[in-house]
Order: sequence, then structure tokens, then C-alpha cells
Amino acid sequence: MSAASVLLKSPGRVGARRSRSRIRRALLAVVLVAGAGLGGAIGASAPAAAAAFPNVVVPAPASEVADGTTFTLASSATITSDDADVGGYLATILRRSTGYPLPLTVGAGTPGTVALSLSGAPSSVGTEGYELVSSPSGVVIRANQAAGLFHGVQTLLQLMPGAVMGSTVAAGPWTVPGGTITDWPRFGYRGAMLDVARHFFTVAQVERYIDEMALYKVNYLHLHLSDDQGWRIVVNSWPNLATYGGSTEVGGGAGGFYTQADYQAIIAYATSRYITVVPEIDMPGHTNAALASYASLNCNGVAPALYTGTNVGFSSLCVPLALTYTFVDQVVGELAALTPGPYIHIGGDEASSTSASDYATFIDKVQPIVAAHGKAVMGWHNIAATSLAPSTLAQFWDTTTTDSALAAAAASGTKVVMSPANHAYLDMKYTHKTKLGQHWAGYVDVNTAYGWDPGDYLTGVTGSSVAGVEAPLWTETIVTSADIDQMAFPRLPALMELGWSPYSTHDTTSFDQRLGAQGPRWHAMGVNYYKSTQITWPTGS
Ligand code: TNX
Repeated sequence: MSAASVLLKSPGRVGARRSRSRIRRALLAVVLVAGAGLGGAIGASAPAAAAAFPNVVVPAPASEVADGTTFTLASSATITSDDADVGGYLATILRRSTGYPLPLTVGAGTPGTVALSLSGAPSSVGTEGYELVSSPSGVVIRANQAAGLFHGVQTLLQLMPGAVMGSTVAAGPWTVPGGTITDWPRFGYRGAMLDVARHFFTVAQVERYIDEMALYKVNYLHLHLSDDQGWRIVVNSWPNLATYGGSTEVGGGAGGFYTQADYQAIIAYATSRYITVVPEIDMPGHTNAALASYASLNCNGVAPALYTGTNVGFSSLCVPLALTYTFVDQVVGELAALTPGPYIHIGGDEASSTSASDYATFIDKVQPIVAAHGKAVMGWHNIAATSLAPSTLAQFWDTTTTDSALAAAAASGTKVVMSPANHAYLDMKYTHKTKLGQHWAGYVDVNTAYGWDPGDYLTGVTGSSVAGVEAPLWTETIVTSADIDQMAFPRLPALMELGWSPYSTHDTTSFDQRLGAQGPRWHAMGVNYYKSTQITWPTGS
């Protein structure tokens, strides 16, 4: 074993690598010293200098050990997989861009050139992690579950030239650097939220976003299904919610809604990318679309007009009214029956038209309704002002670093998903020049999105109190898939690196370089990403 590979191995193993650039400098020093000692003969041992993985994978893997070799995918290559879906996913992407036949065999047999195996992975990689071994003869990815194979496939694709992500045949060579990556997530919740209420997005648009987020190991898709400006899912027991409440959107457009079959199609698509859907019905505020659809839900019995502006905080369900809880029970009941995931998000934010005591009464009554339908509650962190059931997950969205009610809830066991608006909100403008988005929480360029530690951010909400990270995309100003792309990329990958990678890898210089390496991939895919000036985008981006 060369000095260089020893040098790389130990920091990689313990996940204590601070900066690949630092390692590269050290490596260069070793090579130079060794070269000097050998009277300059180092030129012959080129593999030593090559023995570092290129700094291209986002999120940064927990551990990487390069060996200086290279695998090149040939037209005669084969794929085997213990999981038909993950094997099919990989084969589809590789066939499209390489033009090679790449026959796929599922199940037992001789491993193919690229082998996805559900046996032999280290138990330490858990349910979502994987081990990837690349050598001149092929690539083996091992995981304990299919989700791990899928994440390993994302890493493999990122180790290949960016053109591999294109939809037409491109020229190779289709190389993969040699070595071993052992990788698993820091947090169990790594989410992206899409607000389909302010502007409606079709099933195809949501699926496109799912495909994009899956590249960065997102495992939860939070769908904000209702707000003042629109109700986006059919509830059979309250049909006007969709047909009337869904008939408009911000700016007065036609809006839209998902049939229950549409919603199930989104769930099935997300599931095929190992992503769990969390549906949100925002209550008791943000409910104008529901109140407009049914006069009987209003305290005064009068339905307000539909709303297409962008104000918040003016609507509230009628807390003293018995019918309110029939409504919540039936809506949550239908949604829970359609949703395989563990959570129903009940919103709870910005309820400024609900008195504090009504708010507490409402959350107290709604938590057991959700539980009765077999789901755990997720809610914006404002719900921590009330008493929470042990399984309730709170989502922090403020711009402060202290929140005493949330800290107290965390002390009694509430887990928190971190979405601080001034770092994690994908609808914030990057700079004052950004056309789309808002800036009430400040400007959020890439390094601001990346520059915090979810596990040590909020006073009293650290370590095991943190369930993970979510990147919400509110859509008051977002209308098209190109708009979604522009706001989510490159910030969503930054936030997912915070959710996946050990914090010991946190290094802005290294991150910016790895993020830049995504440019050619997004170019090949037609992702309309924002070319932040904080990043050096390589040729082909
Ligand atoms: C705040 S933060 C909201 C949303 C808006 C968003 C716009 C939170 C939970 N609610 O209703 O769409 O700001 O940035």
C-alpha cells in the first residue's frame, strides 16, 4: 500500500476529513517528497498521484478510499441487480446516454459488470446507506435495502461524466474512478417541500421535480396541498373543496387539483425514487379556500370570496364550531387512507386570525384525530406553543436561533425538522437581482444555504432532537418547472448535503467545487439552474 493511500484511508474511514483540498495538498507533498527521495522517479508511479476520488459527489460521502485505478463502461457491459426497480432505473439512464444495450439480469447469478447486491453490505450503512466498490473490472454496489442501492446508484452516476444524465446518446469514455465509498446518512429526514396551493403544478411537473430531488438523496416530499389561494386534492366527503376551492391560484389563474388517483400516482412515483410523501392540509389559518367552498365552516355562516393575492394570516377555521372537527376528521381520514407514509402535516403556521387559546384548543383536538387515523402529526413549529403528542414532529421555519417553546418541546422529546427560512427557504431570492422569489427572510445565495449546521443551530434543539432538514419551496412567484429549477438548483443539493453528510465533511471550498461539478449534469438534463457567482462552473455547465 502506498503512502498516499494510507494517508487517504484513515481520515476517510473515520469520516473526519475536513477538506479534500487539504488532503490533496498533503498528498501532493507526499508525492513530491517521495519523488525527491527517488531521484525524481515518481513520474512512473502515476497511480499514487491519481489516488484521490475526484471531488464531485454531492452530498459528500461519509468515507472514500481511492485506489488510483479507473473502470470504463464498455458496450459489452452487463448489469445485475437484486432489486428489479433500482436495476431498471440505472439501466434506463445508462442506455439512454451511452447507447449501449446493457442487458439487465435480476436476482441470483454471476454478477454483471455493474452489480447491485442486497447482500454483503456492512451493517453500519443501515437502511439507506451503501458500499460502492469500483475496480477496473466493474462496479459493485452493496446495500441492506433497495433504498441504499438507489442512493449508491446516484453516487455512481455522479462519478461518471455529466453527459451520462443526458437524454440522447453522447460520446464516452464512460469512466468511474476506482476505490471504495462507504456511505450512510446523518439524518433520517431529508425533505423537499413543494407548495402546490399558491400555484398549481401538474402530476408531470411534480414527477419532474421528484426525479431531480432524488439525485441528491432526498427521502421526503412534503406537498403543501391547501392554502388561502387553493385546495388541491379531491376530498369525496367535501367535494367543493377541489372543484371550487381549487379553481384559482395566486394571480387569478385557473388553479387545478389532484384527483385521488393523481395523488396516488404522485405517491407511487415518489416511492419508486425511495421518497415518502407527507401531505399537508394547513390549518387553522391559511384556510380561505376551504372557507370559501363551504359557508357552513364559517363562524358567521357566510363564505368569503376566493382569494388570489399573497397576504397571509387573515383566515381561520371556526374553532368553537363542532362541524370543524367533522371536517378535519373526514379530510384527514381520506388523506390518511391514501397515504402510506407515517405523517400528516397539519400546518399550524401564521394563524394570526386565531386567538392563542383557540389555537391551543384546535391543535389539542386535531392531534388525536390524526392519531385515530393511524398517522403521526407533523406541523410548523408554532404548534410547540401547545402540548404535543410524543410522536409529533415540529418543523422549524423562523429566522431566529432561539425559540423557547420549541426548546421546551424538544426537552420533552419532540423531534424537529430544520427549515430556517434564512437558510433553507428555496423561495428566497439569491441576491437583490434575482427576479423570482421573496426576501423577507433575507437573500439566500448558495453559501448561505450551506453555511449552518442543522444539528447545532437552534438553542436547545440539537443532537438527537433533530430529525433532519427540509427545503420548502413556496410558490407565490413560482409558476413553471423552469421556475422550480431556478430556485431549487443549486440550493436544494446544498441543503441535502447538510442532511446527509457527516458534519466533519463540512467545508465551503470543497462543497463549492463539488457543486460546480453538478453543472454539466444539469446542463445535460435541461435543468434551468441558477449560475450563482459563488461557484466556479466548469466547461459544459
Ligand atoms: C411563510 S413560514 C409561510 C408561507 C409563505 C412563505 C413565503 C410558513 C410556515 N409560512 O405561507 O408562503 O412565508 O416565503
